[in-house]
Amino acid sequence: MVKFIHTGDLHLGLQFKGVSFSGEKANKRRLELWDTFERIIDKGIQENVDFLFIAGDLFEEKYFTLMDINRVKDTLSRAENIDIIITAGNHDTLNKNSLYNLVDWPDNVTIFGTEGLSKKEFLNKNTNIYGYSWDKGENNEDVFNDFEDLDTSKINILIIHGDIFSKDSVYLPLDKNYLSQLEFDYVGLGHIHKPNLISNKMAYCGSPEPLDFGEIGQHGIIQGTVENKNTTIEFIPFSNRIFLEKTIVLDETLSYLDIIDRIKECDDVNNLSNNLYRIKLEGVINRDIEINISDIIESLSNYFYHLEIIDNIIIDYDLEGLEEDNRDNIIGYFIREMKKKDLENKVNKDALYIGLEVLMKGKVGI
Ligand SMILES: [Mn+2]
Repeated sequence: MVKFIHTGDLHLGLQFKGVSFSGEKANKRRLELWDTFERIIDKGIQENVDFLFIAGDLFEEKYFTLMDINRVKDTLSRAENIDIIITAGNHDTLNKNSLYNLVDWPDNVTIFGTEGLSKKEFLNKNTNIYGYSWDKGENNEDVFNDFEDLDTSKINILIIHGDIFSKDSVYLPLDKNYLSQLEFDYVGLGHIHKPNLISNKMAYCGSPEPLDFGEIGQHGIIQGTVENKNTTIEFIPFSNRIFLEKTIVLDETLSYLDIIDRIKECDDVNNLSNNLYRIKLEGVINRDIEINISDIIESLSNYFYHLEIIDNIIIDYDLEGLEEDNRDNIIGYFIREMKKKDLENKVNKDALYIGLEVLMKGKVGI
């Protein structure tokens, strides 16, 4: 039996510029990527796996230093009994300028080359591993053009960074059906950051630490075994933190404190203090309540590790009063027209309030 852990898309060194969280949190996040990388290696040692697959984007070449790549080497050296397989992706390309070349890698580390798909035999494990590294940031090479049949007396595993979802991708489009029919015992993919078990023999591991609000939900690693042509794989949540998006629908009956409570109660208190939340506030609130988003975020900062609020709130306007005060302008005209419709109907009511919101803001601007 062969046991493995499949990871990739770690993006070590990423500085989290341009994300919505602050410098201090961004720096902490950068350190958390390292922590997770080291925890993955420890997990491999603990679980006594035969192989650790890293399917590209191990690091961010833009920010990575010689010191950093040496740290990677030292970490991988600790797992001396694990064969570690690296195939470079679009963020850690392998070429003459690559940091990969500046390190004397230990014997247990294999970094695949960039000249098409190649094979490395692990005789003691009756396993052939196939892999391919990117040498540039975009790639549409046909890496399978001289592919020869697999030796099916062996365990065959393919590790590659690419896109099976879009045939027009500039990030190495791969044909899922073609890959499936090649009869690999496992295809370990990198590039798409959302973990995805495509079949029981093919998976995107996803980024083990999610990088931004584009990567919500659980992130982790894939652990698997191959025995007698039988593959089992399992997704294991492994990230320090997760990004979450939640929608809270408010209504006219809620007080300011009720609204604060609704936000606080959107998740378990331990989760709030650890994860990163983006909360959308929707629905209609009482016109007497004043909502100041930055005040709310500040007042909840003891509960949330990170909170962002998207304000889609609609104010419950006093229609009669507004109509009266705006008899001769577009606001009054708009209310009169909308009142001709069935305002019990949610679509009409929302249209009225959203329209008023826009018109009232315009009025304030004047
Ligand atoms: Mn990536």
